[in-house]
Amino acid sequence: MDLKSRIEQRLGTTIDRADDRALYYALLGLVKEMCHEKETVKGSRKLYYISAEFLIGKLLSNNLINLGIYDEVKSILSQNGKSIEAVEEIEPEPSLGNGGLGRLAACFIDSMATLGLNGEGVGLNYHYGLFKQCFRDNKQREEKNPWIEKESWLTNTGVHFNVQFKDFSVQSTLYDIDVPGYDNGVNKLHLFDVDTLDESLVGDGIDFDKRNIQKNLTLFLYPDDSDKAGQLLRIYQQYFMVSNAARLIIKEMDDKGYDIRTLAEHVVIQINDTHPSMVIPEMIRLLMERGVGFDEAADIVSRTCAYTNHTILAEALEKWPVSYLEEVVPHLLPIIRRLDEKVRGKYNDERLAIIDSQNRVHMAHMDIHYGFSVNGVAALHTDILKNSELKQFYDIYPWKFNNKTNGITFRRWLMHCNPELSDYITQLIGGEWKKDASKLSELLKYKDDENVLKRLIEIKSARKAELSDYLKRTQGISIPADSIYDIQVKRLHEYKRQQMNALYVIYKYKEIKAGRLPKTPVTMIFGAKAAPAYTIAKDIIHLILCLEKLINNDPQVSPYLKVVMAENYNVTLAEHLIPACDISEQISLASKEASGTGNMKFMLNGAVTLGTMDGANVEIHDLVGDDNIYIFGKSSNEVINLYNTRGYHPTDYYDKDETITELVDFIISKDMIRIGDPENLCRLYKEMINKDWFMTLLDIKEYIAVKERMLNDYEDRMAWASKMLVNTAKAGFFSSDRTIDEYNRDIWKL
Ligand code: 26Q
Repeated sequence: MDLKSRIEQRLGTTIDRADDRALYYALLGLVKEMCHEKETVKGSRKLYYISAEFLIGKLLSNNLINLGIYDEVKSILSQNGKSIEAVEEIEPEPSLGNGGLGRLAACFIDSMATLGLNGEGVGLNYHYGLFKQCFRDNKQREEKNPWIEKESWLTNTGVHFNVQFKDFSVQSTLYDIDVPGYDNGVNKLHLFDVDTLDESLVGDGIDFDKRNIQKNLTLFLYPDDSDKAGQLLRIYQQYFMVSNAARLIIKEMDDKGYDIRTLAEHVVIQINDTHPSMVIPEMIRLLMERGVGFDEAADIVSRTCAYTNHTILAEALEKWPVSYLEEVVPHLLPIIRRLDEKVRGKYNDERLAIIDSQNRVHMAHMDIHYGFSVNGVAALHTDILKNSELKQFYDIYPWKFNNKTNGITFRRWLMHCNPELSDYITQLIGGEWKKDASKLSELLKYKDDENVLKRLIEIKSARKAELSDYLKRTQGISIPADSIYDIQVKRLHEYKRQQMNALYVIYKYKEIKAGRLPKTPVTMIFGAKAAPAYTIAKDIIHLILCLEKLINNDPQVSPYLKVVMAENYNVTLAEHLIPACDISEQISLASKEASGTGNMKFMLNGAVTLGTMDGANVEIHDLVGDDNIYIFGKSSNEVINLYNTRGYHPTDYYDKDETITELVDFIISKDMIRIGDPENLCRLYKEMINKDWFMTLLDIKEYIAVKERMLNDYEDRMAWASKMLVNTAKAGFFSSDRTIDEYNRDIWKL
């Protein structure tokens, strides 16, 4: 049967008579059916990518692309007066992740399927994704964010396990989501859910009864940096995830008739940050239940597990009090203690211990001792792990450490989100880049070709117009389509330094007020969610929203400068923002951003980076060269040194530099206090001059100078377009296909 008939059969009517919602469900069903018709990848060795987060985003269009039927469906719809974009908008976004780590996991399962690797994701089926962000009174409010409808991407597998906690047990159900590879077979994402869940525990907001574990276990994805009250539930979630994962792995070993002692030959487990680390003691425990001795079980598991580190922020490394674990999973403690004793028997070094003197379990330490691989996510990040953060481990296990620079799937982050650019690239160099991203470098031959550069500018303008329409339609925000789009979108964290960008906004506002006008108007776009309990992050959002009100309503300034804090930044919004961007803000304090992946998405779509020498920015700089990126700020070594010597004092900068004094004082100026809440603004002001833990004032002057140079350079449209082209051409390295190929070559060996 042809595609059109298959769609109409599901609709029970003709396409022209169906509404967008009916079309969405028909296509959802059709895609699931087509996935089930496809080969699933097989092999005698299998990778389980365990992650508390898979920020998959909407799936319809991506699945259509990967199945190779997007263009056909699009044209069938349009011949019948329907638009695929309108149908896409019906789909609720599964926001099953906080940010980079979760989105990385989603890109990775796309690449595994595309490369035909025998690898699957394992995680949790949260009924509510990361909270929906709303702004009221210039402040963030959190609302619940459901995504599961009667018909969804989930398929009930009928697989159940029983998971034992201290005083009770729960029954799980495994749901699968199909992951079709681009022009290849289908893999699975496994999401475990608890059978006794009760959605009626949830009201309008994101508060719920945190005590009744049987009823709430998989209700919510935890926002990072959450409050203490949530920590026990977080441990329940983690253990539920890994116990189910371990049982699934053992079941599959059994089904295939493999001896459980050969686990390491047939299975590799990638531990995505420390959230799944309890899989190590749990797997050892399950092996021991089957008669394997402790030492042998520990050895088998150590040859099976590999750990990825995503952060060097000390406060983000998980250390669970022994008493918490006693309360949730007492049966793991004897094992964790023995693992700790083994380490202590071998190395007389407190810094290497799993259980520290304050009776806390260091999850990362357990992973490093009892895993065979430890990787960072960008070259600089891995170097910092080796030479400072985890040096004591690198000294004893140098062979375990390796780097895997992050990547992104070009299916979603170019083909889907920017079809105009994608098609134009194919017109210029053919379509091979879709399966071999390194081929994008063939674009370099057009670096000085005026016609090509003009077309790139046209495509960028069209994308700005699209974004401008989209923001108007969905958020009621007006931005001029002919201005420079300067965009900073990512989670709100002090180390990412949105506050530094806000100080630039203040600078520019004052410049315009003083009559020094930009040649081309500038639109500063922000998008960021703050963890609900992260006070200063919320104060920074408040600052930006107040600046937005002040500036956009000032008739003297707003023709030249607009400020927009877009609401509810998520994958879907990213897909509209990124193709429209001119200036990509990647301004974290050097040494703090492990990699960043937004930086790669912007680069691929022809934005020019304004950034510090941090994370993968360093590799972007190596690839594009000084002429095609704008770098500023102190180096990671200088910053690490400042921390070690306690050599940074914000007052040194605030008191001694008049410009800095004026910018920071503006936060609590009369104009601002009139619009905003003095409590929030004053707290932020004090924080900046007294603490400024992430050294905003250290780099602010150079940041302003370099951004001004960048805006000037934009005026030479051809020279700028050439930078755009070089960025796209050099982005091939950041395909997650390359990253996954390296994981497989060095770690998984599937
Ligand atoms: C921890 C405890 C309790 C609740 C939540 C958490 C939690 C949740 C998520 C802690 C951290 C995260 C997410 C971290 C993250 O996204 N890290 C980012 O990973 C990206 C992919 O490697 C990198 O590109 C980013 O640099 C890094 O910040």
